[in-house]
Amino acid sequence: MTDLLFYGHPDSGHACKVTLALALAGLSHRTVRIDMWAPRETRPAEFLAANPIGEVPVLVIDGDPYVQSGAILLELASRFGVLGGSAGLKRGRELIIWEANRIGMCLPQLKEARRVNGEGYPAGALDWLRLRYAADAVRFGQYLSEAPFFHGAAPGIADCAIWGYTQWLPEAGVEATPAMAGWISRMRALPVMRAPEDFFPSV
Ligand SMILES: N[C@@H](CCC(=O)N[C@@H](CS)C(=O)NCC(=O)O)C(=O)O
Repeated sequence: MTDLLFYGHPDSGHACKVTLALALAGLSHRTVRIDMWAPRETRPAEFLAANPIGEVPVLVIDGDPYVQSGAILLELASRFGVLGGSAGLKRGRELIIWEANRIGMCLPQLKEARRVNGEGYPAGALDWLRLRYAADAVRFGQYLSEAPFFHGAAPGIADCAIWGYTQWLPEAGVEATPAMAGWISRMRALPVMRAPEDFFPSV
């Protein structure tokens, strides 16, 4: 049986993408919460050995560490044949790369800017991010089209990737379009869905 060890934190949308995928796929794993707000040198040595950059998420598969949320999602789908499996890989790749370049770029920044009251963000940066979000929200609707999920009738790796930061639209100070609101409520209704804090308990 494959051994899966997952390092993450509830404030990391990137880690939330992977923990949701593990839950949806029913892959048994251990979770270790890494305090992403603590200085890097204070993080556990095993974690830093798995990812010397010190970022979450990290998924260790049979002792082999995988980093970068999108790459981890693709590894899960191809290795275990889950969440769209090999037939869904083309769709998964396209949307994971779209997410990372677009909606998964502006939303974390808009959320973080609110946490720090805009400190450190140059003039105009937040307006530019909001403009990008408006374009991304239109594209979201085009990609989803009439389907309940991005992979069709059931969620796949693309849904996990896009969920990472769209779960926090109010925290980012932006509105959901009707298409986004419908998809978000279907995602929240998934039986395995949990609040981030419940996916990464502190003990
Ligand atoms: N592109 C990476 C982003 C990973 C990332 O930015 N992780 C952040 C949390 S969202 C982190 O670990 N921050 C703490 C640090 O860098 O010390 C991915 O998709 O996994």
